[in-house]
Formats: sequence, structure tokens, C-alpha cells
Amino acid sequence: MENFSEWFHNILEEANITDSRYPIKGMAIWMPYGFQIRKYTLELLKELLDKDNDEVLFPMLVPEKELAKEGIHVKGFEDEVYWVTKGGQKDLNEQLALRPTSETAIYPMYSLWIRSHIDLPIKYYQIANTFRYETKHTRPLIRVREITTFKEAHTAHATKKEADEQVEDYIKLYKEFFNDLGIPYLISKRPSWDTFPGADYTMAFDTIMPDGKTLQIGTVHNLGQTFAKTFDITFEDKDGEHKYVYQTCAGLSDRVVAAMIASHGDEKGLSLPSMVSPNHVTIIPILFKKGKEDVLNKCENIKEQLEAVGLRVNIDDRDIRPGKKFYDWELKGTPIKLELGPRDLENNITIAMRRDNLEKVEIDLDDLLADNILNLIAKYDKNLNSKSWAFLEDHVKFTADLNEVPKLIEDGYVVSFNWCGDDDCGKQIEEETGYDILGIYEELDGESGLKCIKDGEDAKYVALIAKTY
Ligand code: A5A
Ligand code: MG
Repeated sequence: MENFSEWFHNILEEANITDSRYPIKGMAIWMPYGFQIRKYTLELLKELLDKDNDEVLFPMLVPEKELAKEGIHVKGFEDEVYWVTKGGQKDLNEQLALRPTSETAIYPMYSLWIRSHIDLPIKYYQIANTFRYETKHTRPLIRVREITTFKEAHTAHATKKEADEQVEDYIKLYKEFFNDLGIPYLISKRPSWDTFPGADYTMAFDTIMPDGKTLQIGTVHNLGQTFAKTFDITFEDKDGEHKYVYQTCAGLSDRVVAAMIASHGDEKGLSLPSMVSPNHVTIIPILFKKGKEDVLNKCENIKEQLEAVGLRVNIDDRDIRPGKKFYDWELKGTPIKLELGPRDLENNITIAMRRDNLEKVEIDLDDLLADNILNLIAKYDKNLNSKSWAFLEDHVKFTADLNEVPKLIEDGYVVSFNWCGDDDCGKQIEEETGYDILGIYEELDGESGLKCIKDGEDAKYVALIAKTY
């Protein structure tokens, strides 16, 4: 892909995913095909979350008084909040914030709901739109001002240990989610200066986009007791004592769809993982005047057989050249296309073509048709997954020489390096190179003898630095 930015912009429009011409910067429309991808992506995530979390929905407006309570948190978001100041012609007594995220909407209610250790843990999530007046360059799905599909989970626990475990659980859940979508990721602990405002620490998932820049695609935050103290979220423990809860939160956005599109796309368009593809199989009839009905009937029959095993199937019977249909469904990324013409019908076969490698295979219409197609789809998904992971692994490079960092990053790599972990040292590394430290990728053994790339002190970590979105 020569120019990822341009490719991404064009594919969103050509594949009918979003339309960004809405007259407010950073806000776009989910178009029908995109909306379906969004729907299946949400279904997948909800299935994972519903095992251990309950879905709720909070109001979109937050009173200024609540938003302002947690000092560090509000500081982190103060330049990004949209305000509602009027009701009709009248100025409101208290201005209301459009939620940039929902800690300050949810936690005052947690304070009311949580009374005793019996009420804990509480694990709620919501799928909602949030608003951030982003000052960095906006891009469809990647950095928007109305995040239309914000998935945020918020938990409260009786002990620190449980909250720590919850962080691990969300990391595990997000891994599973990204694995199903074939999106490769690097997980790191963000440095202090890039920690979520108000959190003790932030664990982040980043993927590498085709242009070598990283995109943060999800975060899990250990909130400790900061918000509990601010919003007075306490419970009576078994020992009769009143204690503050420990909290976590985790979030994903529309960016997941962007990362999925970027991970698998090529010059011909999208390749959608079957989990979220609006169609698993697109049947393309090759029609001539003679025998047209027979071919179409057989297509219907194939569709029914495949739907019976749970596949999503469409028949493209538009009155246009077959070549154009192939082009369109390659662009839209259907995993498998089936071609059926009069001669195939005579021979009782169909030609199946995989979107990932464009390989064609002949499939017998009477012999385990559905099984064979399921098998092809499984191979297709597996290949998407391994190709995208290979890309990520090929684009991480270690160096022990600070001077080499900019060149490596400009060549498209995320750079790993040994680091002492000191804040000032980290900030100097960012300043000198001009790039962002993603965070700590790995802890080093105390006895490793390895030295920090910058100050030569004993290295405690392997950290990552990159050009970020
Ligand atoms: N309450 C916590 C979960 C929170 O808000 N975390 S967060 O600020 O890190 O946002 C969660 C995720 O939303 C981020 O990891 C990022 O992937 C995504 N995100 C943040 N701002 C975004 C924006 N302007 N456009 C699209 N996605 C965004
Ligand atoms: Mg931000």
C-alpha cells in the first residue's frame, strides 16, 4: 500500500462504510455496509463481556459539579469537553458536559448503590457515544470528535487484589476480541505522563498501521482508590469497617473497525474476518439467456444449504457484468465468492474464490458442500490472522543505540530498547528523538546487566517507542 492515508479514506467511501462529509468536523455517518460491520463487531464484544459484566446505559450529560470533582481527571479532559449551556433561550443554572468518557457520570451512582461487601464486585459496561473536542488532526474512525461506539467497562471491588485481577481479566478479554478480528497488538504499560487521567496505571493495546505508525486500540486502567475517595464510594466490610472500593475501567472505540480494515486490506480493498463480515459467501451467477432460471434456482438452493449451517450468504443477481461483481465483492471483502454458470451446473460444481489469496478451487455441489465452505472460511480466517501478526512482528526492531531510533522509526519500525524506567530519562528520550514512548513492554531480570539506552543506568525494562496516531 503506497499511501495508507489515502487508501483508508477512499475505501471507507467506496465500500460504503462511513461518509465524512457531515458538516461538523470529526463527525461522520455510519453507512449501511459499515453499520453491519459495526453491528457484528459489537455482537462479538458483547458476547465476551456478558459472561462476567452487566450492560447498562447512563445519560449523556454530566453536571459540571461532578465532572470537576476529580482534579486530575478533569485536568486531563478540560480542553476536550463540549458544553451544553442553554435550554432553549435560557442559560442553564449549571452547564452540562457531553461525556468525554463516563467515570464522573457513573461513580456518583456507584456511591449510592454500593453499601456493603455484598454489593461487590460491581461490573457494568455501556456502549455509548462520547464526545471529545480533539485538537490533533481528526480522521474517520481513528480520531473522531463524536466517538459513536465507545465501549466502556467500569468495576468496583472490595480488595486491591481483586482489582488487579480484573485488569488482567480485561486484558485477556481484549486479547480474545482482537484475536477473533485478526488484529495484532503490542501490550504495554503506559509511562506516567501518558496514563489515563486519574488512574494508577494504564495498560494499552497498540497495533501497527500499514504506514508504520501505531494506533492505540484499547486501554485497561487500574484506578486504585482515587475515584473512590473523590466520589465517596465506600462499603461496610465483613469486619464491620467502612472502606473505599478499588476500581478499574477499560475502553474500546470505533478505532477497532479502523484497525481491522487496515490490518487486512490491500490494493483490491477489504478482507473482512468472517466473524464480522456482513456476508461470509457471495454467490455470483453467470447468466445467459438460455438456462438462466436453472442457474438462479441452484444459487438459491446453495444459499439455503449454507444458511442452514449458520453462514451469511448473498446472491448478486444484479444485471451487470460478472467482472464488475467480482470487483465489487473483492472491494467489500467477502471471505468467499462462489461462481456458478450453466456449464458448472452441468458438471455439478461451483468455483470458490478466497478473498485473501484470490485462489480458486472447484467444489462439488453434491459432496459436503457446506463442510467444504466452512473449511475454506476457517483457512481464510487463519491466514488473515497469521499474515497480520507476521506484519507486526516484522515491524518491531530492537536497538541499543539511541541515535539509530529516528532512522528505524522513519523506516516503518516500532523500536524496542532497554530503559531504566526513570520519568525524566524517558521524557528526554522522547524529546531527543521526537517520538512517543508507548510504554513498558517487558520487565527485565534485575541481574540482566543490561544498560539504559539513554543514561547507561541499569535497565529495568524493555520499552517501545514509535510514531503514533
Ligand atoms: N474510561 C476509559 C476506559 C477511557 O476513556 N480510556 S481512553 O481514554 O483510553 O479511551 C479508550 C479508547 O478509546 C482508547 O484506547 C482509544 O482506542 C479510543 N479513543 C480515544 N479517543 C478517541 C477518539 N477521539 N476517536 C476514536 N477513538 C478514541
Ligand atoms: Mg486523547
